[in-house]
Formats: sequence, C-alpha cells, structure tokens
Amino acid sequence: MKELIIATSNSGKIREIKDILVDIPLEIKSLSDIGLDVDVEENGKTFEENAILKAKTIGEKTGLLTLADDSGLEVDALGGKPGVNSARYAEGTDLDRINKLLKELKDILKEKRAARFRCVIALYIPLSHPESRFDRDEGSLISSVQNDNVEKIVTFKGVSEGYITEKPVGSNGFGYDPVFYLPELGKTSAQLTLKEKNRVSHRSKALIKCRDFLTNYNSL
Ligand code: ITT
Repeated sequence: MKELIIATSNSGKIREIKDILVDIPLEIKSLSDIGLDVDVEENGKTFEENAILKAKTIGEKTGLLTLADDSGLEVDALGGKPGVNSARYAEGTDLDRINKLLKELKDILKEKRAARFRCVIALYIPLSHPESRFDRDEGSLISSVQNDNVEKIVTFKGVSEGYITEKPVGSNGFGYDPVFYLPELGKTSAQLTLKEKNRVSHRSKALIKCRDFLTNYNSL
C-alpha cells in the first residue's frame, strides 16, 4: 500500500485526521512514525501559504505523498486575531493562549464574540500526473517543475462558525476548543467527542474533500 505522511507535530490534529481518513487505501504515517523531526518556519501570511509550506517541505524531504494542515481561530472583535498566529499567540500552553484571548475579550458582549475556525489542508503529490485529472471545483492546483520532476500541491478548505465563551468549558479536543461555542449544538467544541467534532469541524470539512480526492487519486 502507498504511504501518506501526515506533516504535523500536533497530536490533536493527528487523531482527528486519522479518524476521517481511516478507510482510504493508504498507509497513514505521522512524522514520528518515520522518525522525522523537522521544524518548518511558518512565515506565510495566510493559512494556505503555511499549509503549502509544511506539505512541500516534508514532501520534498521524504519524496512521499504528504498532507499538512494549517488552521486557526479568527475572532471578529479582535480584527481576525489570533488567525495564522493561533499556535503562537502566547508563550506556554493552550490554557495560556486561551487566557490571553479571554482577557482581550473581557469587555465584549456575548453577541459580539463571533469567531470561526479555519483549516487549509495541503496535499503534496510527488508524481507526475496529467493536470486535467486534478481539475476539480474544490482543489486549487499548484505545480512546479524541479529537476525534471513535476510536483503538485492541491489545497482544500473548511470553516466552522461559532462564538467565544466567557470561560473554558469541556476537556476534549485541543487548542481553543474549550472556548469555541457551537450554537447549533449548544456546546463548546471541547464538550464534543472525537466523532461529534469530526461531523462539524473546519478540519473535517476540508479533510472530507481531501478524502474524496485521495480516493479518486488512488484509483487512477
Ligand atoms: P503543526 O504546524 O505541526 O501542524 P500547530 O499546532 O503548530 O501544529 P498550526 O500552526 O496550524 O498548527 O496552528 C493551529 C493552532 O490553531 C493550534 O495550535 C490551535 O491553537 C488552533 N486550532 C486549530 N484547529 C483547532 C481545533 O480544531 N481546535 C482547537 N484549536 C485549534
């Protein structure tokens, strides 16, 4: 079976990604499974740029089909912050970052606390394939030619809308999940099981498109 490398060091992401991709006919391996410890400098201005940067760096190192995720939280009352800096918003733990966010929002009324999680999945494809095969609605294609080899990157996007709570609730998930309230479920993301989160999250929406693409890609 061909391998698919998941280019993330975030164990919360790995759990969610593996659960969605469980049935695809590819052997899924994390960076630790292949003994690779690479720190990619995320200096892109957008989620898409950073996702591509991570997929391309690891893909070029391994020469294997590689999936990367760049994601984050945008809070309207903070002009879209923490955005692409979500993982680096404050030094320390997830709770330190949550506390900084809640402090910044302390005078903001409930109805003004709208926020969204965004996710961009980038897939690095090391082999040369006719471009027409990748011409679909959702995936945007980037090709580059290096040393006579054509490498391709396809991206998939997902968004999940909600509100920031006044205090953390729930202990599942990771990152900002305890303060991200989903009005249609009446719960924070950290009160959802893995399966429940994977029915509604930004990551699952992007990954389901990626899964459909991979299913077809693999049968080409
Ligand atoms: P990799 O770069 O190794 O994948 P990372 O955690 O640094 O891991 P990002 O740069 O994409 O990943 O930062 C995403 C941050 O956004 C993440 O650390 C969380 O703080 C937050 N985030 C993204 N998706 C989330 C989710 O589903 N639930 C809660 N927080 C999330």
